[in-house]
Amino acid sequence: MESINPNYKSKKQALTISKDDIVKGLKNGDMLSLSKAISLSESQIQEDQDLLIDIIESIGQVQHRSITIGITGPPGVGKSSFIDAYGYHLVKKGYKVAVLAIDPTSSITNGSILGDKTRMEKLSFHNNAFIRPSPSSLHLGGVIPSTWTAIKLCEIANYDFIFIESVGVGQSEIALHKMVDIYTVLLLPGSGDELQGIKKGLIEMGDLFIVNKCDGAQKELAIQKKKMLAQVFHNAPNKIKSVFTYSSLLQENTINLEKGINKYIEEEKKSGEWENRRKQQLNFWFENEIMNQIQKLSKHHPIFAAQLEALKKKTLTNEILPLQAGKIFYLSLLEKLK
Ligand SMILES: Nc1nc2c(ncn2[C@@H]2O[C@H](COP(=O)(O)OP(=O)(O)OP(=O)(O)O)[C@@H](O)[C@H]2O)c(=O)[nH]1
Ligand SMILES: [Mg+2]
Repeated sequence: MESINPNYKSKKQALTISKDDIVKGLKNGDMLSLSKAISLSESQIQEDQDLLIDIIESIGQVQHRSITIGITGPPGVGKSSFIDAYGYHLVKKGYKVAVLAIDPTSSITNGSILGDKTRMEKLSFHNNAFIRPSPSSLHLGGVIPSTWTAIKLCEIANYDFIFIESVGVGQSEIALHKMVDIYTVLLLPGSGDELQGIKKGLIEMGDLFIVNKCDGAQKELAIQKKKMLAQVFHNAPNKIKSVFTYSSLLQENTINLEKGINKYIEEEKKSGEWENRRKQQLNFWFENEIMNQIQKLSKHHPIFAAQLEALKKKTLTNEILPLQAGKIFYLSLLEKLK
């Protein structure tokens, strides 16, 4: 197959492991194969992307369905500690747990997932847990669709629960919401003044809210915060949201929390919302991918690239407006497709 971007061709393929090995490994839940497959999904090299598609096609349709849990919240709220504590609870029960991150490079505390890995001490040493260190090129783009693909690869590798930690800013939040079954917001104990400061979007998007660090001197504050949030949600017209207190440090409330999460899943499944949301998400990523490909084609295909360049020049010298450029381009596309 001809590569859309001729520049991709000159680059060396980054991975040497054979396709059959990765296919076999993924089916058996082998972590090295999973890691390699995720690397392929993050690669900017066309051959790597093609190899990944080949692998996915060889595996065929996957029956197993993972539960995906997005974890977001302000820096230092305890996202990694929470995943460590709750994830450890799950692996001890025999579940397989994977942990991924969205855009860890932009964390204010500079907490890359490599750093996070050390904060997931219990989980990172367990055989049933897969923690994905962040690639250094994450910020080069393609982050968001590749995280979605990474989730699917964990699903292929038979992981029961997939946690995705996000730093809680802008675009990555919206993307996270489009990827997970349960969007969980972690909050700090506090007077509640900070409630004003919690982005409205987070409140709207959140399915579960956990006031973390419910221990020591902050315990009472955490309980108050939970009550306050429950009140806010009670008065809200949209779907019911659950609020919990938790301490990733003490892990006393884990069973209660697990019951709450299971109840949430059960109710969502019963109402049809669970499947509905997954369908909507598939539709979103489908459209996203198709748009990406159209964009790639129009930018790199020789027929369009020259015209785009000419139109851009005219626009930048104020000869035409972007609106006009768009129309000219669209009409010429139609013409070429005839
Ligand atoms: N007392 C107490 N401390 C906690 C709890 N959970 C986390 N911490 C502490 O809070 C600090 C930050 O925890 P992390 O788990 O790294 O927080 P994070 O939200 O992942 O941080 P970033 O990834 O850097 O945004 C660490 O020093 C933890 O030990 C908790 O439940 N109780
Ligand atoms: Mg963290």
